[in-house]
Amino acid sequence: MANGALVSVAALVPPEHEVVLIDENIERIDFDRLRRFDVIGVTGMVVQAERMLEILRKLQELPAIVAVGGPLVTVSEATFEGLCNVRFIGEAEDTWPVFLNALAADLPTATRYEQKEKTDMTRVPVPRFDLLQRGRYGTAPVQFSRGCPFLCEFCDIITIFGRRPRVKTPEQVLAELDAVLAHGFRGCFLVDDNFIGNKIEAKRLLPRIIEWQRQHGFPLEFVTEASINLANDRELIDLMVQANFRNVFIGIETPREASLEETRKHQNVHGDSMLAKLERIRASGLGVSGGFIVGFDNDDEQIFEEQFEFIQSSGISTLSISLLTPLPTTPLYDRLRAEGRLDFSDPELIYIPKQMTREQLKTGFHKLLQRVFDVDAFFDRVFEGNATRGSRRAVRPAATRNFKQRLLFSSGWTARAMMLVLVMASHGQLTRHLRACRRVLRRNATLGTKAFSFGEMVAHWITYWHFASVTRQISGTQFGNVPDSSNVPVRTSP
Ligand code: B12
Ligand code: SF4
Repeated sequence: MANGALVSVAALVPPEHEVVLIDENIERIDFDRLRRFDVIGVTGMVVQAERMLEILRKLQELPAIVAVGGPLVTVSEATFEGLCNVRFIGEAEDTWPVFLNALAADLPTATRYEQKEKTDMTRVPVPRFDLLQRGRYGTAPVQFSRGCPFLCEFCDIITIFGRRPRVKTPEQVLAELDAVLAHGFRGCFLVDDNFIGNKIEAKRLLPRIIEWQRQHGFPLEFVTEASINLANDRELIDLMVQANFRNVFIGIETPREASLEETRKHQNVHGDSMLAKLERIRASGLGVSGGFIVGFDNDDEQIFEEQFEFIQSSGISTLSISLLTPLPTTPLYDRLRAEGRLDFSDPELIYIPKQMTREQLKTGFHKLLQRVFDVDAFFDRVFEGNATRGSRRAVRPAATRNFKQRLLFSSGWTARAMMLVLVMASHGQLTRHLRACRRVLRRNATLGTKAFSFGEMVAHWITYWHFASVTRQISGTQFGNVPDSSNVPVRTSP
């Protein structure tokens, strides 16, 4: 998917300037070609810290003014000390144009900008999707809201964007969908922190998206992120399904209630069990992916088995598991610092866990990842999820294709399948996976009308391969890190 910051920050540049976007997800940076630019902006999040620093060091050799903005510098300013000319803290709708205009007019500029007021979302311009390289991305980033009403202890969304969700008008969102469609996208990630942070506004927007989809023949598929209380709002889920939302990412974090309470994720504990909630969402026709965390104070060595069993029975095939990470500015960071438990000697785990040694936590985490993304465990979840998957066609018309489109569609999946086979072979993994593939296909054949289509099967295999490859990388190398920010003044928690 394309990154939301690139297109949004580009849209804030006054029209008389030329803007070029470079995204390392799809291309290498040619530093020589950067010589012609007057200003170079760099963005990134915590897992990209090391790479951001490498890039900034190289940019020092160029004549350009170098600016840094985005989620990492916002919580960890000191990391970028001496490596850029100017820092942008928090949102930049007001500050970035002010800086660029002053620079263009040869007026004095500051070395640090921080917006005093939160951005008024109703004034945010349509992002510059036109600057993204066509055909290189699967999904476009569209943002409806910023902020989240919840209080999770580890989360910096509430320290960066605040607890009162601010939203764009439906007209703004539809204008963005027009632009996304015009630029050839068929998928949209609604990059909200919590799409249902303001349910009333979400319910005001969704009928307009449904209407837009009908008028255009349902061209776009959506995915987004939401809190688990979505399960308690049938009307909202139905609207999302009708608007062609395919999947929702939910922060599940852990099946252990004591850990959820500790981290103030009360919304995951309220009401019936999380498994029942997930099943309700899926039964309504919305796929679920999830985020899981290990390393809470209430986690002991049994947590890995508990997590594995929960994950397997959840039917969630696409998920991320992380080590708890204290991000500067969060209440978790403040608490661990006050308890003297921050320790930056190990960049993979920058705090001292309570009921395990660091080694136990890291080893348990890596083994859990390997178990969860083992081929049989992955497809067990795919089939488990499928068993409770609601029929989407009941609520929304299926896309109709003529013979030529069907032919193109299936040859597209055949080409992808062949590419996957080649990639597996190049990693010496083909024989092992062909055996597993036979097992999976046999199992699929027993499902009758609920069996996955060829395209769906190929998509599952590609997804599996992606997660298995990332797992191998994480197990072989480090899983990102947080730089030492102990000298950064910690802002008060909300
Ligand atoms: C979409 C998303 C993803 C996508 C990223 C896809 C991609 N191609 O980049 C996916 C799903 C892959 C992802 C994964 C992860 N993510 Co993420 N993600 C997001 C999310 C929801 C939206 C990002 C976005 O598009 N925002 C919209 C833009 C407009 O907002 P923005 O980036 O803040 O930009 C504004 C300002 O910051 C500023 N700005 C930004 N850059 C720049 C640059 C310059 C020069 C200037 C002047 C201004 C400026 O201007 C913008 C307009 O105001 C954010 C939350 C959020 N609301 O931003 C989390 C977020 C960025 N993710 C986060 C995390 C932790 C992760 C994971 C590590 C989670 C995990 N444990 O697995 C993984 C890492 C994966 C990896 N290894 O790369 C954190 C980062 C924390 C931090 N402080 O660094 C965030 C903030 C959410 C959170 N608190 O949990 N993520
Ligand atoms: S629900 Fe998600 S976005 Fe909201 S505070 Fe918790 S972790 Fe952050």
